[in-house]
Amino acid sequence: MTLLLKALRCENHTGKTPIWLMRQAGRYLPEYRAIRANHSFRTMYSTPELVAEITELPIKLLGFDAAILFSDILVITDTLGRPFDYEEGIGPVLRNPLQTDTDIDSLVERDVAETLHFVAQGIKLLRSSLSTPLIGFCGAPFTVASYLIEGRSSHDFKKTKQWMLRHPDRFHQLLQLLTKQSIEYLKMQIQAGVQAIQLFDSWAHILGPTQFREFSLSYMQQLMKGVGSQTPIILFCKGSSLMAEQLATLKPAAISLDWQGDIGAIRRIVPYPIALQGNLDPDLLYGDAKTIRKEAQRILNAMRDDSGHIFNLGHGIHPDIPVDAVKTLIACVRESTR
Ligand code: 1CP
Repeated sequence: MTLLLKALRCENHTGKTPIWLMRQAGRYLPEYRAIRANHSFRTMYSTPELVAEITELPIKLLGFDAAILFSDILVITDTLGRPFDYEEGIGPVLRNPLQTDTDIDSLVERDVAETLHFVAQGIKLLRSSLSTPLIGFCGAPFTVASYLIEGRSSHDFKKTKQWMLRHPDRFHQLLQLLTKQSIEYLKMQIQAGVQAIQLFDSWAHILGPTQFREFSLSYMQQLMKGVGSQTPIILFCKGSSLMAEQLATLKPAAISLDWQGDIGAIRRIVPYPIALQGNLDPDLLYGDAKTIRKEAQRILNAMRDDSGHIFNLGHGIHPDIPVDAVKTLIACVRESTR
C-alpha cells in the first residue's frame, strides 16, 4: 500500500511522511504555463489527454506521493446549465450567475456523467500510467453555491450571506441540489478509478460555527453518506483549524488544515483514526531555503510519532512560487524520518 493510503488510515509506520500540495498541477510550473499558452483553461480541463498529462506533470517533475486530478471545483456548475469562463486577471466568472433567490427554479439539472464525461475519461487514462494514488475532488456545496450567487470570487461574500440569511429555505434548496449533483459526480470519479477524494470548502471561513454547521457541515455529511465509506475522504476548509472539532464529528479519513492552527495542538482534539493533512503557510514558499526547512521541520517534529500525517500546504500553492522552493520543501520532508 502506498504512503498516502497508509497515512489516510492512520497506519503509516514506515517512518516517512507522504507529501502532495493543493494546486500542485498549476501555474507555478513552467511546463503547465507552456501548455496553457496554447489552450484555453476550458480546453485543458475538458480534454482527457490534457487532463492526464497535466495531472501527471508534478509527479514526473517533482515526485510527489499523490496526484490530484487536474480540473476545477466549478465544472459542476455546467451540470446546472450555468457554465463558467476563466478570465485572465479575474479568475473564474459565471456567465449567468443567480440574480435572485427565485432564479433557482430556472436551474436545469443535467445528467452529471454525460455532462462531465471528460473527467471520467481523464481518470481512466491516468489509472493506466500514473505511479501514485490519484485524488479526485469536488467543491463543497457551500463554496460552489457562493460562486453561483456571487458570479466570481468575492472579498466579503455579501450576496451569499444576504441570501443565506434572508432566504434560508431557498439557500438550502440550492445546497441540496448541489449536494445531489456532487454525489453523482464523486461516484463517477470513484468508478473511473480515483483512490481518495478531497472536498474543498474554500470559503467556509466566512461562516461562524452555527451557520457553518447548518449550511456547510450538514451538506458535507450528506455527501460523505451518499458516496459511501469505501473511498477515503479528506475534508478541506479554509477555517479548518478553527472548525477541526466540528469536522471530526463527520469521521472523515482526514482533515486538511489551514495554516492558522498548530497541527500538534489540533491533533489533541482530533482523534485517531482521522488523519491530519497540512499545514504549511503557502506564503512561506516565498522564503529562503533555510526558512522553508525550519518551518517544515517544525510541522514534521510536531507530528513525529503520528501514523496519520500527510504533509501539505494550508491552502493552494501560489502561481508565482519558484519551483526551487517546492524542491526544497520536498527534500526536507523526504530527509526527515520519524
Ligand atoms: O491556467 C489558468 O490560468 C487557470 C488556473 C487554474 C488552475 C490551474 C484554475 C482556475 N483552476 C486550476 C486547477 C484547480 N482548481 C485544481 C487542480 C488540481 C490541483 O493542482 O490542485 C483544483 C483542485 C482546483 C480547485 C479550486 N478551484 C478551488 C478549491 C481550492 C482552493 O484553492 O481553494 C477553487 C476555489 C477554485 C476556483 C478557481 N479556479 C481557478 C482559480 C484561479 C480559482 C480560484 C480563484 C478565486 O476564485 O479566487
